[in-house]
Amino acid sequence: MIRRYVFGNPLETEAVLEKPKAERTETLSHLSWDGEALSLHMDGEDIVYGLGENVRGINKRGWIYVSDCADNAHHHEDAHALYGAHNFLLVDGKEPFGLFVDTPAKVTFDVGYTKYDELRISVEDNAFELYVIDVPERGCAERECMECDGAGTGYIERESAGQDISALEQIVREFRGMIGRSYLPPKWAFGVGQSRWSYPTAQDVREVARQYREHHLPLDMIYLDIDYMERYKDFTVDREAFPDFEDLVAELKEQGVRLIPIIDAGVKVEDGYDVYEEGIEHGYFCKDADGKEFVVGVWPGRCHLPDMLDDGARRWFGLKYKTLLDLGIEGFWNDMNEPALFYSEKRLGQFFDKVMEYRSKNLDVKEFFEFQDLTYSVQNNPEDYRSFYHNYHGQRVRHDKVHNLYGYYMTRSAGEAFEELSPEKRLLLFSRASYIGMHRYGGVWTGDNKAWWSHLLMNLKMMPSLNMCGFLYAGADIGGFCADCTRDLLLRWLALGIFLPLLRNHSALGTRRQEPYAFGDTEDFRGILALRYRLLPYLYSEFMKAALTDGMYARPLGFVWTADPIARRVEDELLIGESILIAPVYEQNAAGRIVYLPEEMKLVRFRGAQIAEETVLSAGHHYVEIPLDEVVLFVRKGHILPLAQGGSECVADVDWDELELVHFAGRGARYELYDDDGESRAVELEDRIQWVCL
Ligand code: MIG
Repeated sequence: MIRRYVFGNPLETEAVLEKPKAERTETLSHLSWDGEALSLHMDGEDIVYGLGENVRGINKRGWIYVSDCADNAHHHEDAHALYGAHNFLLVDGKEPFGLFVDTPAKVTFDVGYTKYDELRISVEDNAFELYVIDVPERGCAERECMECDGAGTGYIERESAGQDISALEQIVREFRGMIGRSYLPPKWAFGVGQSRWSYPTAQDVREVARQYREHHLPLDMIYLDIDYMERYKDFTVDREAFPDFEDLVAELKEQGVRLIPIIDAGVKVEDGYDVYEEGIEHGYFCKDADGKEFVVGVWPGRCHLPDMLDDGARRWFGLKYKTLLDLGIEGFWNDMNEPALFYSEKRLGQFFDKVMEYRSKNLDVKEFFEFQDLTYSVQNNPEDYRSFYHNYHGQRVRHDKVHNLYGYYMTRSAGEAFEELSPEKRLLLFSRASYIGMHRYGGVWTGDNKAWWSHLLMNLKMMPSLNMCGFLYAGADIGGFCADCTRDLLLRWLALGIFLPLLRNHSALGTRRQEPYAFGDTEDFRGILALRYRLLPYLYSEFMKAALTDGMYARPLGFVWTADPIARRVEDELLIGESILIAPVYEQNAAGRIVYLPEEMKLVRFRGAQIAEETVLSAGHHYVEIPLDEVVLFVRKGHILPLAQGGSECVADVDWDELELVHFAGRGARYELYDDDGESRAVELEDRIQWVCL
């Protein structure tokens, strides 16, 4: 059951597809509104899930989060905002409920930071639509549920899928039903991706492919970062570095490898450059207060920002991707779309004037720090975000009022164009910045993390929150983007990453090389990546079922064992799909870890891609040894994990027919396997399910 309330005069975000009729705000349920903030009293045991891409826990209690899409490469514990604005919360208290604060404005979520027992949500300008989502009544009424207490807080069997659906997940499904089906990537996008800032020439790209194939490391994608472009101009190719780009694309595709180029938000100001000239001609760029094209600095130097919020500009920019589709490209990643601003022309001018003033001064402590702050203030300055305008639904809107929509609308621009340009086949698309609603057009990667052990764990914790908000195709830079990775960190990170939809190793300019073969002996990397391909029939099946039923792919334990106080507080394990639980190692030099099992499960140990042990473990805590070259997962009671045969080096080679069934179930147990051709846009869940039985 969803209730909608409107506060003030919010701008439309187009996150919600079907809006229920608005109710009077005086009748607000669960929360109170004091004219400044929404608030809620929380009991000690209440858990607050949600907020998508953010730092800290699966349980968000004890911190302040701000929805304000930020080009923030410091994903430190005290960060308040990363690249996404995902205003969905799920409160698991006496009566669980969900809430979505729909507004393009900045939203502050004080989740028990100021007062541990209070949730306070405030919105800039007090203009927003609020959706309060209760457990749908039909959940209990229509289905027979033994353990459900009638209020919808127990377990409910979804007969068709043989899956437990708790009240929490039902609320998520209600919410997701309202915001529309999640983006579906092509099947090959579940393969391994290798990226680096950058592989700047065709020769470098060929070398990556050669190394992977020579070492028999499976691979499906190589990513192209900004250097493939001609002086960082969108929709161009540097023909000196890539003279035979089309041939390269075709040649790699023969080997089962796709090239995935990056697209940046800023368009270079340069006479003769078609994207610039057309944008000027049609007035498609964001304007300053005087109506002139706003100038920002990004990669290519001076740029204009396409007005992604303007319908005409959005369609125009989206259709530009055709330039690369025509060269054989089938996937893209959209970057710098918070949008990130190195500087604005105006600010840079002021900056240089000020710097000259300091030159003649004897800088004391105060002035030195002022001077230092000045340098930092040039990039992504809030005043710059208040200095340009969009044409949104025929209205002139200042950027800061719709800031959180820019990345969403950039990705929508591509997504909508792809429906036109590639009506049959799915394409790969994901973005750095996002708002809820963007999940219909593409996935997300979580930006510039670090080669830190704590960021491996953060990767795990973000997944369920992203899933709640509709972002199913998601992942982090495996091995870490900034800082130098080590061999053991990459192995441990892959032991998590092989279970997540977007599996991409990416690292920054100036860091140590991070391809598996850069760390010497590749045998253990080969094993772990091969395991990914053995898991594919299951992972793809679980992903597609989640996407087509508005469900979750990665769930916290508390979503299933809702009444188990220990399970509810587990922050370092996940359920992946219906059959398995994972508990990766995330500490350097650890020989294993403690795993909590809410019920009896079967431990399955893989050495390389081969099963080395199957042992039933009782419910409770266990210390499990996990050497670096092994992966351990746990199969739930009554469940089946189908595995492909080993040996595939790209998704197209995986044999979906010869499945080995690992299980912790008796005869008669069944698994619902979803499969399709991996590329058609038109898919129906029911046509594609086949039962796998013991
Ligand atoms: O400010 O294109 O998050 O993945 O490698 C850096 C260069 C710009 C940020 C992205 C990162 C990418 C990098 N980009």
